[in-house]
Amino acid sequence: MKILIINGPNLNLLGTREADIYGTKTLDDISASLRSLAGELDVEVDIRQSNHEGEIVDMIQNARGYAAIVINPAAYTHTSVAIRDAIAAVNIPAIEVHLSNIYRREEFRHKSLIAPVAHGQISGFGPDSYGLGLRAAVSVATHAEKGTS
Ligand code: CA2
Repeated sequence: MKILIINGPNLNLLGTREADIYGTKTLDDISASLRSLAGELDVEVDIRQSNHEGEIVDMIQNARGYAAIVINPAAYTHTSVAIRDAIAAVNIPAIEVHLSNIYRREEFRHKSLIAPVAHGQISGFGPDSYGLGLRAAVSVATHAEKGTS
């Protein structure tokens, strides 16, 4: 089983600044943990990052063959109809993840355009949000394969 993990804009800066909000781990650190967890769960992961909305849309459109998508759309969470439409268009379950608890932050972060088309959302567990997201993705995809819910 292959899971696609997509990181949105500025997440390449993780660990370099705003450590009070996003922690000290870099995206490479988080990716290493995810690869290790993927080994334990016996699944494959492809981990990508882009600062560009259209590139993220392309990643989602080209996700045929992946059993699920784990996505941190970052700031596009709150603005991108294009990413939402791409997720809705492909028949692949998506798990939305956030490092911070977006509902405890500024009002403009409380609205996710992605949540209504995601299978579920995990928000506020720091880097662990990704591991929880991967576990959720594997669970959802396994049930989909077996035709259970
Ligand atoms: O909490 C999350 O994971 C967010 O998706 C992170 C986004 C933010 O716009 C969302 O509201 C919540 C921001 C990612 C930017 O990450 C940075 C990391 C280091 C320095 C600057 C930005």
